[in-house]
Amino acid sequence: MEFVKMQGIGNDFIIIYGEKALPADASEFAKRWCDRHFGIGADGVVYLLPSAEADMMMRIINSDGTEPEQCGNAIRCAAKYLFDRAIVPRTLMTIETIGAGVQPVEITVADGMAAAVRVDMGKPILNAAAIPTTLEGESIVDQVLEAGGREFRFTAVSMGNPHCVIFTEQAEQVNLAEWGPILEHHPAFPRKTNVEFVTVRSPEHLIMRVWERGAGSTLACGTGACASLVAAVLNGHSPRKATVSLAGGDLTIEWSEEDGRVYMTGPAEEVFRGTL
Ligand code: ZDP
Repeated sequence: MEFVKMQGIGNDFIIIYGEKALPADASEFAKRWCDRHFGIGADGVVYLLPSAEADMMMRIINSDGTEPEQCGNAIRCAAKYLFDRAIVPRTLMTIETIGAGVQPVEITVADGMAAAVRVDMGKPILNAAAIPTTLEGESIVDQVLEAGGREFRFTAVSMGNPHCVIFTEQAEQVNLAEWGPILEHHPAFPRKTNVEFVTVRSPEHLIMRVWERGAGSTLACGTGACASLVAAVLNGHSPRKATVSLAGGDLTIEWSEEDGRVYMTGPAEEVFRGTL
């Protein structure tokens, strides 16, 4: 079986192309091969599958074997895979995901290869029940969450997948291994949640560290960067466009005033190919 290893600002994936549908053993496969000691090593497995609505359907399985609805860094990798191999030989293409439906993607080319990818990540979901959270209220902006004997002020945003965004002075100092799992599994989030700690360095520059649902501490999370910018706007910290710096690199995120959609721009790279 052939695979390609790709990464988007350090969020890394095993890409599998050519299956007709999601294999029955996809969950077991992800657990086994995402392992960094006994497997290939990755934050998730990405399947590129036929789509009736878009150029391609993408499904992603987290390293713990669970399937999220949506995935920002992975969709940029998927677009580069499809463009560089001329499977979809156009700089404008569409990729379908479970959480956000058909997503338009625009590729910037350098030396005939995809260098940067801009993805229409759709409209953020702010309705408390739809995120989903069990909390009362139409939306959850700057609310208090008690977890592990501490109080966090957080904003909840879904980009198709759930995010709990916490603004803090020193995002880079937060002990993710300690607080990540407690917040990920907090009962306020019935489908668990991704957790972002964000420092507003300046209105147009956010620093973000992430604990990903189902994958733990990763170098980057595209949907998390989108959720963080939306939360920064809702809390009055940022204008509608900012750079989000993650441990593995930077993304540009814009929450369009015109159409209410979030646009994410960033790089994607192929690392190696292999045979299992
Ligand atoms: O929602 C989740 O369970 C995430 N772990 C999915 C993966 C998100 C991703 N890191 C991203 O960049 O959005 C691929």
